[in-house]
Amino acid sequence: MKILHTLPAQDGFCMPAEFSAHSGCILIWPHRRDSWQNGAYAARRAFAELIGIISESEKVTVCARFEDYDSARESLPENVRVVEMSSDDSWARDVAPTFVTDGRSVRGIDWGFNAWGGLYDGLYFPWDKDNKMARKLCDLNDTDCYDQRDFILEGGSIHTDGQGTLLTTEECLLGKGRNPGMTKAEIGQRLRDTLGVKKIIWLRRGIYNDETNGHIDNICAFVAPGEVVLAWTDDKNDPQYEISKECLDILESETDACGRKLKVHKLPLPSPVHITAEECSGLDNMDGEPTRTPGERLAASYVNFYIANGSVIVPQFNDKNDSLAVEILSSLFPGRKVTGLRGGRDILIGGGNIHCITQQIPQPDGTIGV
Ligand code: KQY
Repeated sequence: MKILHTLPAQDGFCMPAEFSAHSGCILIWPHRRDSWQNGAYAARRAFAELIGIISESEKVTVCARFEDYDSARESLPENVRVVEMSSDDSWARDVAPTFVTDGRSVRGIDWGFNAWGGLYDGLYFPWDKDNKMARKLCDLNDTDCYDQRDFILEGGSIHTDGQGTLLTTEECLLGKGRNPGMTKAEIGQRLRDTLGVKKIIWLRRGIYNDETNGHIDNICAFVAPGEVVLAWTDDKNDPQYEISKECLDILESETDACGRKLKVHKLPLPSPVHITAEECSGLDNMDGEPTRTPGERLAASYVNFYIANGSVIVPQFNDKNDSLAVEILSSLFPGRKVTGLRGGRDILIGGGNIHCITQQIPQPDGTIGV
C-alpha cells in the first residue's frame, strides 16, 4: 500500500455512485455501551441480520475489537470475513476510507475524523482509534491511500451520482466543528479535487435533531443519475417540514453536472421517533453523563438505506410508513430486492442507521450492479 500525497481528481480518480457495482462492503461490530443499549445486544442482532442480507450479493468484511471477535465470528455467516481491528465505535461510513476509481483500479481516501465535531461539538472523546481505521482498511484491502487527514470529512456527509455531481449540506460541512479555517469555496474545491466531481449541490440542513450536524445520507440520496429521494413530511407543524421544503426548493431549482434537472422522489418519514426511558436505561453514561434523555427525538429516516449489488436494505421503525418506504424504493430499484430491516430502531438509538454503518468498496470498472 502506498500513501499518496497527490489529488485523486488530478490522477483521474473519482467517487462512483453507490448504485454502481461493489466488490465488497465494510462494517464494524458494535460494542460501545453508551451508544448501544444493553451491551449492544439488540444492535448486534440488527447488524447480523443486515450483514446476512448484504453478504448474499457482496463480500462483507466486519472489523471487531479483540474482545468482541468471538461474538462477531459466532454471530455472522461463514462467508463474512471478520478481522480484528480497534475502533472507538461502529460507523464504517464515516471512519472507513471513501473509495475512488479510475475505471481500472480502486484507491481509498483517508479523511481526518474528529467524532462529528471534535472538541467543539463532537460526540465522544477520544476518537483516535476511529481516525486510524481508514488507513488500516486500505492496507487490508491492498489499495493505495490518499492522505487527506488535514481535512475533516465523514462519508455520511457526501453522496455522488458517479457522473460528476455531489450532494452535501451546509449545516455539516460549514459547521464550526470540522474545518473552521476554510471558506465554503475552499471546501468545495477540496471536494472537487478529491472526489472528482464538477458540480456540488449544497442543501442547507439535514434531518431535524441529527447529531451528525445534518449528514446528507439521512435526508437525500441519489437513486439513479438525475434522480434523488428526499425525506419528506406533509405535517407543517413538524420542524422537519420547513427543512425538507427548503431542500425540495433547492433540488428543484438546480441542475446536475450533466445539465439535467433533478427528478425528486419524496420518501415519507416515519412519525417522529422518541427514545423511551426504558431504552435510555440500557445505555451506559459517558464521562458520568447520560448520552440520551428520555423523550429525545431521534433522527429517524428511511433515506438511510444501503444499496448492495443485489438488494436495497431500508430501516423499519414499526411505523405505518414502513411498508410504503419499501414500496417506493422497490419501484426505484427494479433490479434489486428491497428489504426492510426490523432492527432499524435498535441501530437508530446509536445515532444513525443502515447507511451510516456500511461502506461500499466499488468495482473498478464502475459498471451498474444488479
Ligand atoms: O450517522 C452517522 N453517520 C453516525 C452517527 C454517529 C452517532 C454517534 N452516537
